Amino acid sequence: MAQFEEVSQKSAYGTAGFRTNSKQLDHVMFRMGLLATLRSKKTKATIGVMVTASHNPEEDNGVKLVDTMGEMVTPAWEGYATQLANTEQEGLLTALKDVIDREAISMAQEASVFVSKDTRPSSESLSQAVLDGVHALESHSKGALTLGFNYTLIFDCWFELQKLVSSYKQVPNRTDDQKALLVDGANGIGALKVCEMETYLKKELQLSLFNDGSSGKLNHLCGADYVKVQQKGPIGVEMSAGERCCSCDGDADRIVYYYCDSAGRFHLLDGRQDCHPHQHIPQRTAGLDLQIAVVQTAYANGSSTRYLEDTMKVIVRCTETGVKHLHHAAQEFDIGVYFEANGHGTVLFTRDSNTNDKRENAALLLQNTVNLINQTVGDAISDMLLIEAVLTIRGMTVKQWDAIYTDLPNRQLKVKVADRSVIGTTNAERRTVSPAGLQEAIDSLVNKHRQARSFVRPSGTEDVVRVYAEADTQESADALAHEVSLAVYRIAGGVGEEAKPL
Ligand code: G16
Repeated sequence: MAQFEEVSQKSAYGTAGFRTNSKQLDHVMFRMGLLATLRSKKTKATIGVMVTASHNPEEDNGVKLVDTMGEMVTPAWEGYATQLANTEQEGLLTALKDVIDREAISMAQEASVFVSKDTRPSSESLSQAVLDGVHALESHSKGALTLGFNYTLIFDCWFELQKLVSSYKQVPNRTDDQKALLVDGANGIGALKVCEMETYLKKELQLSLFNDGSSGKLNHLCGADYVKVQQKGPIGVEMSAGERCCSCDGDADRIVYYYCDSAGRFHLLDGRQDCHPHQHIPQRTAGLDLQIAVVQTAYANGSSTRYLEDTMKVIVRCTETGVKHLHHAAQEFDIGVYFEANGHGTVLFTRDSNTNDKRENAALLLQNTVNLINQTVGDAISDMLLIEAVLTIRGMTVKQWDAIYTDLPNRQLKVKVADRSVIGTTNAERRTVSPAGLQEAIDSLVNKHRQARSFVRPSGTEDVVRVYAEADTQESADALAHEVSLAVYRIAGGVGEEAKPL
């Protein structure tokens, strides 16, 4: 059984569970094994536990609980998770009993917990610590290697892969010169799955895989987060002008597309995922009378929001960062398209398209699209196939996709502060309410730039405060991001050196 360590630091169940340096996680893993078992007894269903730190550096790790339908657990259970993770060893039994009483759990009920892990070296022993927790409450458990939390319970199932592949095969064939796609596997589990899929799709797509994990380090100078934040291509990928390229992240639940133009300029298509399936779906739903909406976060480029509202004329909602928030908001519509600018997302169909409908053709085409999508929660592989399908059906090159609107130049920075929880936010994280004076400082900095917007929020996966800024020029966006990061540093208790201008 995993040894408990003294719980010295307060750990909180963040954007995607607990995440920190892997050396500090043994006791958290054990306790999440206990809690997952209780959740399974309560729901009388299988619960997933995913051991991953996704986009974080290889040295980090993390854990998140996956509820009965593949979604994140409710805020009440996140609260129990935080409580258990922070309880000293001697208080653990009392804390467990508290959850059992509050949730009226029958301990006689059998439990089933599936544990999955990513490819990090620490994932082996940490997933064992989860299993130790499960076995401590005497339930059955299974372990499986998985692609990401979205795939915890399904992707290792061969049928799921086949479903995606055979749905993709329904897409009309594209011309040979448009078949090539360069894929950066971030040296993670996505690379393994792309490899597997490649063999089934040889005729339809010419996939070239880079950063396949055979030599490089996970997420190091590659992967979706690196490409998005650094706004440059990953190591090891030689891009010819106009060639489609994409990167997934460490656990393959994000995908970002990009290309280089003939002048060697890098183009990131990060904000376009939500417009992309969205452009496709109205055609597919012609005459079907379905309410469609797009859910974004504050990171969505201002141009994408304007394009969706003014040109596409669709409902746009903004939520806090985190798939769990976007997913719930998207469920309120017949068709909810949700994408974060960093590459997570999917499309939810909450109302069945009725194939007996007179407009059978539209319904059938919509059904094909549904089969290509992982609705439990988005994943890089199905999102990639969806994007490829839409580009093919619409006969669009990556350049034409890029040209649907012009992004406002933007910049993201990170600031180290002593305690990032001092930053309180409101209005879907677009404004701060604490510490005093910070929002006023941001407002006055934003006013110095044109078409500018900026916000700051504490990350839920890294020990940093994130700064986002956009403006009419890249110089202006860079300057604003830097100025706002200094305001955070000075007002919110920055540590280490002040950031230098970009
Ligand atoms: C997780 C969440 C995402 C979120 C990201 C960054 O992604 O699933 O919804 O956008 O963290 O969150 P934050 O800005 O709070 O650090 P991943 O890919 O790291 O699991």
